[in-house]
Amino acid sequence: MVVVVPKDKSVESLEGLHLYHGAISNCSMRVRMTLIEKGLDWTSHHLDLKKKENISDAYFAINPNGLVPTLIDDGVVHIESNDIIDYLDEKYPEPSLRAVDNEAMLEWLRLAGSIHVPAVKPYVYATIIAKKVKKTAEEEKKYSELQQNEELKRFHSKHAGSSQFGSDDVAKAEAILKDCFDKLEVALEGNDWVMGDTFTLADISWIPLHFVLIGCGYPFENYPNITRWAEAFREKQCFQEGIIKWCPDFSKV
Ligand SMILES: N[C@@H](CCC(=O)N[C@@H](CS)C(=O)NCC(=O)O)C(=O)O
Repeated sequence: MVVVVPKDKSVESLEGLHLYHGAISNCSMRVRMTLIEKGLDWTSHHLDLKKKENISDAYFAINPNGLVPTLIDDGVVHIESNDIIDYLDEKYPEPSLRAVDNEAMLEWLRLAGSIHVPAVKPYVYATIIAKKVKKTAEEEKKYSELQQNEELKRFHSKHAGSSQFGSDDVAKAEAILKDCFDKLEVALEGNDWVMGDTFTLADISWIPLHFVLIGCGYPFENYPNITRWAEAFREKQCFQEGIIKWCPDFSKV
């Protein structure tokens, strides 16, 4: 559970579940899906990442990294999407989204979290997003004042001004993604879901990555099990309302 103490004390008096999220954000998608799958009521605070609505004093006073999602549950501020979905399943256990082998399921969540900055973010920015969220010189200045996280500063400096992600950044990202999707393909062999017959947080954690990356042109053609698994989501309400309703097609964001 990753809880932060916000500078904006007013959010500590919010009641119920409040989600600060982005339509096109894969990290937000997994939290929306979990809330929907569990049938929980939540208040939406949408931030348009293309308009850089996350880069503001007001939002950094809630989430110190200026990232989405942030979940506020009865005034307690939670960040880190994979921790948030685990927290939601602990706190609101019905219907359960947990596998019998909880540790193995959490390992999939940790893996998704661990590849975000080294692989998912560079691939998505290099292919589609960097040009959509280009900051003006004034916005760059604002961002460097607000952002204290060195890893994020380094990441965003790669597409600041006239800089662009290089082919080495993309190659590194592709190598990491290949390892992960090879592993996912094996896990789905003969199984409907990542953990076997049961739909769990592991599926919710990984489907946004497939959705966003296929929109960026990531080659999933040689992954028949992943393709079948992703197709099965089309029937699920949490996928339709947690992803499609907010972002019908990532290639067109
Ligand atoms: N580890 C965080 C990563 C959150 C993250 O990077 N969110 C992205 C959208 S998926 C974001 O807010 N990007 C805006 C930015 O980097 O300024 C999580 O899983 O919640």
